[in-house]
Amino acid sequence: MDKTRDSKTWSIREIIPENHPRRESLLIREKLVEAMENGVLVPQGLIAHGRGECFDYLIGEKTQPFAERAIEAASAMLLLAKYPVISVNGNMAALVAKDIVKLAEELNAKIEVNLFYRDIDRERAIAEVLYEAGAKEVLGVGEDASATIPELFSERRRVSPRGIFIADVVLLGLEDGDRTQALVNIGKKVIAIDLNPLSRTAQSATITIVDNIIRVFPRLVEKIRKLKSYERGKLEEILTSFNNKKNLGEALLFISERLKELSKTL
Ligand code: PTJ
Repeated sequence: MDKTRDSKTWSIREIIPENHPRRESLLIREKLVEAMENGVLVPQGLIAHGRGECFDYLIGEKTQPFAERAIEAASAMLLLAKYPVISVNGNMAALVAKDIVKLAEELNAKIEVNLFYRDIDRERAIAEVLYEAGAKEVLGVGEDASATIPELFSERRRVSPRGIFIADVVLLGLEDGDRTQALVNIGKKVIAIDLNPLSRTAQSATITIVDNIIRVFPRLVEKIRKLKSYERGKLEEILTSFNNKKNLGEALLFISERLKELSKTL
């Protein structure tokens, strides 16, 4: 990182008062700006984050019961998977690199870079962030992304033959809807983390966790550690009792009830 940026980050921490009610949120924005300057994030990632912030407001910036339920089901699905893969884009690398590595270790899962705005410099910059966070191997960089997801025309179609191409379960966050649908179409189970319960990704994933990736990843690691001692039958029971459409409906209902309650306080 260059020195100018270093001093700006320092001054930004100073500029935002310790007791500023939005301090955490502003520091997260700063992390993303920094990631953009380091070639990890595209500017469009900042816009995507802004949309996420709006939905985070609507759910009260907390992990709500519908997200806890989806996290439990996702943990069971990941533990039952034969070949789980964590798909990483710019926003995920900028915000949760260390937790991605922890989760991959817990599951013995592969980590793969998969980008909408793909170019080799970003692939490498993201892999570097993951290696710095402790990853032993990062797939999907350069020539490694040599397989193709059929019926998908964006750069996201390019995947590793040792990763997403042969995965049975793919965990992803901040995604555009096309790939989720394309992955489901070729028989993959998709776990999506998306704050917007109305997005195409949220609607087409096998399990949708409507929550902020920043809160989801540590909870997934914790839940997986707990469920590891469960027998397969018990994990399968958790999965079969989870209904994604119903859970998404509950997220929407929660938002509408919350807004109704808030309107009474005005
Ligand atoms: O790094 P790349 O090149 O793969 O590009 C990634 C972005 C995010 C730019 C690209 O996938 C994109 O444009 O995504 P969308 O279509 O804007 O969708 C992003 C979704 O993630 C939206 O539904 C947001 O509400 C949601 N979102 C934003 N921030 C978070 C989030 N969900 C969970 N946690 C967040 N922090």
